[in-house]
Amino acid sequence: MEEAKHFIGGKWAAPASSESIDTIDPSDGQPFTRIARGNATDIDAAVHAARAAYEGAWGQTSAAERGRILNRLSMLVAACGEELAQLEARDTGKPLREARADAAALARYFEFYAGACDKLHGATLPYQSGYTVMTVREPHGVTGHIVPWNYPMQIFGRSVGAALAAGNACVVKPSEDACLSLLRVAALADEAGLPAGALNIVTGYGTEAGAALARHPGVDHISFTGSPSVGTLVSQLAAEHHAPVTLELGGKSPQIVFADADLDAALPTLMAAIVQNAGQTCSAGSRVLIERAVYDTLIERLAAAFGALRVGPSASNLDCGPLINAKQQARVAQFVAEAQRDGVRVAAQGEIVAGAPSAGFYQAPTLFADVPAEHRIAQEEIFGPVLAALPFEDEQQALALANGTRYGLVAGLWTRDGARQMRLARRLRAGQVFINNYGAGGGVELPFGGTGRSGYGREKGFEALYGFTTLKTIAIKHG
Ligand code: TXE
Repeated sequence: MEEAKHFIGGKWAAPASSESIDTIDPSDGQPFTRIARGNATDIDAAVHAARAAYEGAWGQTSAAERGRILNRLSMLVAACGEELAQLEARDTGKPLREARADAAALARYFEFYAGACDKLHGATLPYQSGYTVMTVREPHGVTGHIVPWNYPMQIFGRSVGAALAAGNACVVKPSEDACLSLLRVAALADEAGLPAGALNIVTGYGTEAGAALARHPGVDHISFTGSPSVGTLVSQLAAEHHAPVTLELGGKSPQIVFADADLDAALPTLMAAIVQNAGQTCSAGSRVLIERAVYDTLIERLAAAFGALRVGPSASNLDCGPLINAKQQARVAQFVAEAQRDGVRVAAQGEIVAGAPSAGFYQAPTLFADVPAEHRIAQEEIFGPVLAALPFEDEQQALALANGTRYGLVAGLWTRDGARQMRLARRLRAGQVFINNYGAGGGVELPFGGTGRSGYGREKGFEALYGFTTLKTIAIKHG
């Protein structure tokens, strides 16, 4: 595969540093191509290209025309879905069927935001007589997007899709660990007729290209998805030039299972919520809180399901692929080792298949039972296929446990009791609550984001469009 370049101002650009970074296949630990190592000079060029597009052709494109362009992009993404999925699977290690779902979601994001472009409007406001007052929603201008490696296409879709729909010009810094699919999407955007400079992609390390983007005074809004520590840094850098920030920083999301729940319906969803992408999902259901009366039964069923999980290379399309890199593998293994050392009960582990290359970044899925609420594996985001199960006695304790971490992204609630559903839904500290389901099948239309250590601001759905605009009030005095 040819060494990748940046995409700036509608053209492929070699990095100012002339340096590149190895791209590693997580399934076998081997490099298979190289990407450009971007720095502050490349970011500056991209921000200038975005500003020129915003003040030029892109800024003059009508809302309806923006919608047509995004629609064409959606169709091109769908047509190239298999190619994009193959790239994403190789780059991230996720099973091919999951990468295919990501490509389909990317097409769907562009489709959704295409339709929203010309439906974003302000209001007229009652005021003193002799005045007409209105609000208009305007784009920020140049938006910066720092994207992680776990769902490159999906996170790009939700953030860049909404930003472009609102009329912004974007500069994207994907993760150094997975960015190939996004570079291909940049070419498709060009083919769809997106004016040069409306979308720019600069690859490279976070400390170099990422920090340069966050601190660039020409960037009017930053959207960041990643770790809480880097989220703090990014918001500090953006604050130096008063750019608003949207932060999505992951979670420790609980699934609460009451004794009256339909366990047959819950089981596959509880499993999918922690197994998908080997648990490297911001909204992973990484804690399961189970009412005592069904605790032993459900642990037994979960243990059987965990024991049957098979882990192997992306192309073999098993339950889990490898983790993204050696650092993440070591991090997850350390959480598991620490819990075992502390005597937390391992109820079951999945199997890494015999043919999996030894240099790949594999981790056996692990179910821990009877986990003390204060233990690190019940408090910290592990970002691996590790599920912590805790029993609870009553609704009050369930709520205290569910709300008892610093995060607040998603919560799942399994009960047939309608009154309890609403009572708890309103008291759970989470940006999304799912009742008798989890994730609502991806939910491109559903606003997503958290509270506390999970970050702030909302992505996805129509709500995201508000975040990518600024509101202007215009007051007219008659006569
Ligand atoms: O994230 P980083 P890492 C969590 C998850 C994971 C942990 C570490 O718990 O185990 O974070 O993952 C860019 N200035 N999540 O180390 O470093 C970086 O290049 C500007 C949850 O991979 O936060 C990449 O593009 N940018 C999460 C992006 O930030 C910087 C998804 C995310 O990388 C930067 C990923 C800097 N100084 C990890 N340093 C989720 N919410 O889904 C790095 N970056």
